[in-house]
Amino acid sequence: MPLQIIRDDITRVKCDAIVNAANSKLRGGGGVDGAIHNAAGPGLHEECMTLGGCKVGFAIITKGYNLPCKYVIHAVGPHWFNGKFGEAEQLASCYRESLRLAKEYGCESVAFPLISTGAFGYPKDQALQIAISEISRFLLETDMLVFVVVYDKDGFQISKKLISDIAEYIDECYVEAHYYGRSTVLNTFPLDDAYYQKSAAIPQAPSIAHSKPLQSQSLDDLISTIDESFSQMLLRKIDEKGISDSECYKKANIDRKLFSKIRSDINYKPSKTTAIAFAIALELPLDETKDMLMKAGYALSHRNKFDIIIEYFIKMGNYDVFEINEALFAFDQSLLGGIKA
Ligand code: AR6
Repeated sequence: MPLQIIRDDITRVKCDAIVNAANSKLRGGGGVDGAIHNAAGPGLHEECMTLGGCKVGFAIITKGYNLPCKYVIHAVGPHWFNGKFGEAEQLASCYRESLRLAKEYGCESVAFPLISTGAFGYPKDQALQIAISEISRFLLETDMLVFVVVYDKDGFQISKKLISDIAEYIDECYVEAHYYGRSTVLNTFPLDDAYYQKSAAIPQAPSIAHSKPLQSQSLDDLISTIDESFSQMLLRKIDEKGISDSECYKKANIDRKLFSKIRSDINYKPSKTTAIAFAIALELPLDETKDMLMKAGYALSHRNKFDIIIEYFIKMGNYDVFEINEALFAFDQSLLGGIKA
């Protein structure tokens, strides 16, 4: 099941388990720990006091008491010094241990705060990368719905370089849409050399293993795809790619049940974000992504930030749905995949 980044107070998230960013004595404290203890009531503190603490990089599970969850998993993250004291491995271990416990206790859903990024000072962009990479690796093997809960959006940062590259690309595309808009009206608005040089500088996708080269498709093949539905196209592309259904929906960050619905209904109309998530999972180039979207009744436009960000990643040949979601989240856009149509 998928990974979702949400902005919320973790004590309000309804799922089987929430993770606490605890200290090694499990005594409670400030930040998310304080909020969780306040919302859970004194029973949580009493249980914590019977556990004998927990080492950095490990996690321990308790009941949820008054919280809207069955369990609280207390993970002890590292203090950030300068990154040279094994902080990354300790933080990664917190995620692995918490997920292992969630699985052992039969949880179908779990929510994480960004462990160590408050009082313990871990840089948020690096901590988020570790969270996403550990959770997505876990989800390749296990069905679970995992939330990463970001509390204060202001403190949320993905790599500054990525943000500025995307922002620049958005600007360029808006300029382009603006030029096209005016030229259709005035028909006298030539694009200058600087514009073309800028456009040429936009990196192109490295070659990706595409199933069937165009020249090898017969005209009959092409004609037979004209009337195919979104679901038929998706299943054909999965076959052509030689990947399994589960590889595809996991890479798309799509819930298994939603995939089954699409598989069994040839006229299924997915949301735009679901359709794009599959195009990303299949690593389709831009023209094929547009074809696939058209089957579901959508298009990509340069007047829409969400669409431009998707186009940016496709042109960069970056088909990592979790990285794309980080960027979409940073730009306040809807995320790809999930459990809804
Ligand atoms: N929901 C979701 N995230 C939250 C919430 C909330 N209600 N409140 C804060 N955050 P921190 P740490 C975010 O300091 O760095 C405690 O005293 C916050 O914005 O809670 O691991 C413990 O007892 C930040 O991004 O945890 C430990 O002694 C993230 O949660 C120590 O702090 C983690 O911030 C642990 O420090």
